[in-house]
Amino acid sequence: MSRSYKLVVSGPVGAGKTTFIQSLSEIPVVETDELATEDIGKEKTTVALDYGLLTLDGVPIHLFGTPGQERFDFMWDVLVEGALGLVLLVAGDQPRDFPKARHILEYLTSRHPVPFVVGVTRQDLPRVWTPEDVADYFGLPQEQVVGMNATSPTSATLALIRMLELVTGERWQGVW
Ligand SMILES: Nc1nc2c(ncn2[C@@H]2O[C@H](COP(=O)(O)OP(=O)(O)OP(=O)(O)O)[C@@H](O)[C@H]2O)c(=O)[nH]1
Ligand SMILES: [Mg+2]
Repeated sequence: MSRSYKLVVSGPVGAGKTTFIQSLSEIPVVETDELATEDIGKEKTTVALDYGLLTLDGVPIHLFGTPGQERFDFMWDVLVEGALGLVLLVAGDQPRDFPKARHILEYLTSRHPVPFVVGVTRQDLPRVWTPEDVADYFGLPQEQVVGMNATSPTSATLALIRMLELVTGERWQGVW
């Protein structure tokens, strides 16, 4: 059977989920961003899902992004079904959203036994929590937390490769 992997990208509003998938996808991303009906500090927000696809070492990697807003949380369960792994993104310069990220993580992992990693976006900005800080916050081993600039395809791809290694236990270095 040919392999293909499904990864779910979740996290609070503005964590960089849509941006991460756009930086990685080899096809135009299917996105569902709409004008936000609440004040969430930005104009548009994902209301259903993002979908992107890339191939690493001949293996198709399907990326599904969730909405950040909790009023769309019914989509979290739908999207995580059958996933190989979960990527929880947090914006490194938005520590006030970390409790929301913890809630999403606990919600999903308590209902679906899926391996996860934490990605810390905005590492390109000057005042930002490092992956080490965020690992301490979540009480996770440092290697389970990966920093990135989600707007950069190179940084996003390197982060994805590390994340795949963590959730699959396989070596992906050198595939790209
Ligand atoms: N400088 C910088 N900007 C980022 C990074 N990641 C995301 N952004 C910006 O942050 C903003 C929000 O990113 P989105 O990708 O829309 O966030 P989201 O997690 O999809 O948000 P929702 O769909 O509303 O839950 C956008 O303006 C991105 O360009 C990063 O690593 N560095
Ligand atoms: Mg989004």
